[in-house]
Amino acid sequence: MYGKNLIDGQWRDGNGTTVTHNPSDLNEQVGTYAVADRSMAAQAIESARKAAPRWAAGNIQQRADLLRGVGDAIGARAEEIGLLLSREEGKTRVEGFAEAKRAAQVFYFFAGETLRQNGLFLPGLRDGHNVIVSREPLGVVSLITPWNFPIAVPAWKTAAALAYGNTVVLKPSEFAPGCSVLLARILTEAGLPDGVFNLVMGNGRELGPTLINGADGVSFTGATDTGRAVLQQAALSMTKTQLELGGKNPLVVLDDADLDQAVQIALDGCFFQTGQRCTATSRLIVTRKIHDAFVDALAARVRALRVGHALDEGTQLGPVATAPQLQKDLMFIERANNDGVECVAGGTRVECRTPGLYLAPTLFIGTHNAMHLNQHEVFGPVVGVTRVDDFEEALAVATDHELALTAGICTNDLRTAERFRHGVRAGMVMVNTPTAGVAYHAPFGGRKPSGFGGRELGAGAVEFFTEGKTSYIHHGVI
Ligand code: UN1
Repeated sequence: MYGKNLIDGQWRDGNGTTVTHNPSDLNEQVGTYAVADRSMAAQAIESARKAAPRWAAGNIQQRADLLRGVGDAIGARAEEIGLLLSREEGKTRVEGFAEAKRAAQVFYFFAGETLRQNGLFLPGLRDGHNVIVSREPLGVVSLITPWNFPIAVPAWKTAAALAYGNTVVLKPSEFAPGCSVLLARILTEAGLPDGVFNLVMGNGRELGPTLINGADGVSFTGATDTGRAVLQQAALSMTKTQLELGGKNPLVVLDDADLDQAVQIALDGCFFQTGQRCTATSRLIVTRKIHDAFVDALAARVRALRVGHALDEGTQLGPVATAPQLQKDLMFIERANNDGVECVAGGTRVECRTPGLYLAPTLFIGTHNAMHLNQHEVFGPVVGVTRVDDFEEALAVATDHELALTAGICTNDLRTAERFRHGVRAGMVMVNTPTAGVAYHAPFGGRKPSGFGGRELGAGAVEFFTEGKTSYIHHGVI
């Protein structure tokens, strides 16, 4: 695949190219992409600015129909998109396909939202007055997206932005831009007017300031430190900012949990998608009586996971997506080993039939919350178990972290589940279900510093992607 930037309806070469490689097989080149420079980023913003008034004023039924058509096209090409995703990012074939399907559904959802931009009507306090609160598009939005969900996150930011009448400049991760190029082609083929959606590829540090300061809003998903830099930059122009950042998501397993179910929930939350989800379970907090049985059963399941080429039949865990991420995962393992905790599964790289970035899913036991492993986001298949005495201690440990994205609990006691749901500091709570794997029709996001500036998805997206307008009407009728 050769992918170009899309600016004002023109496919544009850039200032050189970058190449991506398949993390399942580093010998395989996946894509070559034109790299945009700052002046092209500025042109993309300008093109979105020019297209904004007409798009904002456009007929909402037509806009809804267009977004539905985009959903149809993504769905029809889900196999192709999923395959590219698996080759470029390393998700298994099943995971890649599911992500592409999810992107289609997101477009259907936001096609509907186009028609549901509800306002508020208030009788005025003064005789003969009404007050109307209505919504307007924010304007030009820059969307900066990560490598770990190369189609779902660009889709859910883009669909929401367009549905609420904004124009877009998307900058995907340099590590996996291919799906965004396909998305840009699909949007163009669906008949989106020139300039309503623009794509620029390249380095965030290089393009970020232009994209952030030139836009009315910036929506970013990625690491917490980068999010801080985005926010600092946005402060210069007061650009409205939405940040979806890191997690250190706890899963509490209580003595009364269904053991088999809890093991499955932990396995999925910690390791599927190679642990590369901001919502992945990254601290297991287990009460005393169930601890040994849980750890034994989970370790056996983790050791049995089949790591391999993302496209091989039977692979359950693809490779780590990027070489820097693999280095980071290995550093976490080394630090945990140096901290003297016991590794009961994995802990090393794995050799497969092709040269790839393979890491065995890794489980440590005997950890505690203050350890390096439990303090920082790994973003890989490396997790520690902390043993606690009871629910109170579990809740305290779960909440004892500044990151607050998702938090889960496995218990059969509804009252305890409710105490956890109510008491834990997190943006999302999962009861008897994995911390990762969210629904597109529900608001998504975390509390600071895991998230900032409002929720994405579901009924949450409208808050960021629109501005409210409060109008006082003196109609004079009493
Ligand atoms: C999920 O858990 O299904 O980057 C989605 C991420 C999140 C999306 C998680 N923005 O991992």
